[in-house]
Amino acid sequence: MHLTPTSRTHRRSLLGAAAAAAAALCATLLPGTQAQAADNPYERGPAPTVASIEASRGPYSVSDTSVSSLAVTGFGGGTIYYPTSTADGTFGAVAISPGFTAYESSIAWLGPRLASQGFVVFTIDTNSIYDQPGSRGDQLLAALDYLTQRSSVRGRIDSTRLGVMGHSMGGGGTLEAAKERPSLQAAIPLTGWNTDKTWPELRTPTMVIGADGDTVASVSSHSEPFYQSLPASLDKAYLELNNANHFTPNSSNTTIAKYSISWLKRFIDNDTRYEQFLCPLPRPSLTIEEYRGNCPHTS
Ligand code: 9J3
Ligand code: ZN
Repeated sequence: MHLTPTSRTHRRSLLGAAAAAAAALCATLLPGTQAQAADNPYERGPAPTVASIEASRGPYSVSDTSVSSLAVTGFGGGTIYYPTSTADGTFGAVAISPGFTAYESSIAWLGPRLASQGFVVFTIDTNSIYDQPGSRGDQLLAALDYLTQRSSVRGRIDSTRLGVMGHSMGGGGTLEAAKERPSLQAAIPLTGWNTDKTWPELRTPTMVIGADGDTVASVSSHSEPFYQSLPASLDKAYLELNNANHFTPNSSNTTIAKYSISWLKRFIDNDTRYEQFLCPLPRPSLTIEEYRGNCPHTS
């Protein structure tokens, strides 16, 4: 908010009006969780804290089921991680692609880490480990279609609330998938690699995660131009990991987890309880080399 110059009495009356509005808002919100759930039908789980988004597991117990490559078309099968309980209704869903020459196992840590916060997560294999970003983007979309239309957990998913992630060429594929399907609600390339450096076509809120020491997909040639080319009007963020390399996203990493969870919750679930971890912009630290973005978020 921006207050223009005003007289003392005028300011006092403004503050009085603000106090009255705040009191009315408090009265409205007094029922607490009930009122919040009614306001946002997509939010899941208890109010988050720094500890809860940094934890190795969130509040939901997780089950998993493997999907054979022989049972699907358009991608290479994978593993679906999902909250075990059906008590909280449907969840948003995320498909995650590995990088060049890599398998599902290289991104498997994200399955239970994200699913335990209240998402259905599909870590996939690609048809060939040599598939390029364009193909990986198509495969992420085929995996989401399988997940929402044919999988054994399709009834647990809100098919309008989907996101994509991926490592390296899978991160390049993440950008390709979002470009192809603007209805996606969130995209997170992890040390992404793509020959296409410009993504003004994206309409999906995107968090680009790079690593300061990446010599395979250097941030100067990949993540930074990806981020810079996104529309100015888009909700977007650039997180550059400190003291990290191209393969940092292949092992459990609390910084990747906490900001990915916050981005997915904020944009797949519209859960503004997570805005506190994204805005104001996180400051450089032992784990963050640089963070850029727009605040407050607009969508
Ligand atoms: O998926 C990746 O790790 C992409 C980086 C790479 O090796 O590209 C060279 C063709
Ligand atoms: Zn482009």
